[in-house]
Amino acid sequence: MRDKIEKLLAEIEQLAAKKEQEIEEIRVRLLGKKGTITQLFDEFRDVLPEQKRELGQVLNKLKVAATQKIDELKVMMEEGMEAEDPQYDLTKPGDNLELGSRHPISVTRAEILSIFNKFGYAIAEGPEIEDDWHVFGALNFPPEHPARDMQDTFFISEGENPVLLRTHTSSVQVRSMENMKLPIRIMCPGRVFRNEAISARAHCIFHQVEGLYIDKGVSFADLKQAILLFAREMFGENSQIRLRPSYFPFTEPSAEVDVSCNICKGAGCNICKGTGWLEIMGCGMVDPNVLEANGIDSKVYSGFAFGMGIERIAMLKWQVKDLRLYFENDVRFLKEFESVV
Ligand code: 2NL
Repeated sequence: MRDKIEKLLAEIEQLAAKKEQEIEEIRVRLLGKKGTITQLFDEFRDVLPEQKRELGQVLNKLKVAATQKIDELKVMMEEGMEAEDPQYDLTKPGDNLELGSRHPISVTRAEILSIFNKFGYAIAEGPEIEDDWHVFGALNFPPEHPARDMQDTFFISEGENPVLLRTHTSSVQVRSMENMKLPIRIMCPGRVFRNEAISARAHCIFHQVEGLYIDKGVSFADLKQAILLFAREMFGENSQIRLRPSYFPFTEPSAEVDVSCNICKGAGCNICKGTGWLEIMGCGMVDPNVLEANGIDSKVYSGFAFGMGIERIAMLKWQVKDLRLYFENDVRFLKEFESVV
């Protein structure tokens, strides 16, 4: 038996590159159900006990060598096929690597954050899955406010302490008020979720950047100036802003901000629907109830806050006509932004 094993081992060593079918034949001849090596394992049962240990070792060595050699032959066969292929030209240059480019939402977010960074705003981020307190409770939403309805917000669990997807990044600002020392000057970018039917103008997911500034003596004039400087950096140095009275539960007073249309320079066009103005964000003075709910003395401190949808800002900047384009990952759309750094 030992001779047979030695002979087979030597034979396996000699095996060279073969075609696929030949390799399979070799495998069946050696390791198949009736293969030579398989038969040796049958014979092994009758080997004298004193020889079992030594013979068992060489027999196993043979099986491992045969299996490895067959795998090796397969790899050689595949490589050989490539080398023989007349289309396989080793001197040909490699395929072009298609480089991706940054998504318009990322580009816009970076630009907004960079402008406010120059004004001294730090960046704060927080969880997308939240509790009622951080999304509504701490922000002066009354218990029956429609935003707390199942219709408007995605609830992960209901009951006493519901778990939900944040509807704005104000929740991050609440967390910052809990954790940071005053004064606070932060920007909170992030993905937010609302239970909306998807259309050209609405989506259940969008991206927001919110700003918050709390210090002693912060006034509405400071808010207006911060937004004017932002609008001039973002939309051009001749931009004008106008504020229209509005309402948010978490600010008082509140306003919507419009920027002068940079397409028609205020004359009226189809982008601004003939008004000369484009809505860019909401803002206001932080409601004293919100400051107090977050442990800040509203007699000593005041602050302003604002929030904008990144999709909307990017739409105005590049005249994107349909919100859904941002989420479809259609390369024809994404390629339009290749040159935008
Ligand atoms: C919008 C309007 C706004 C805020 C967000 C805010 C946050 C805190 C306190 C007070 Cl912690 N206010 N955020 C204020 C006014 C408007 O967003 O249209 N967003 C897309």
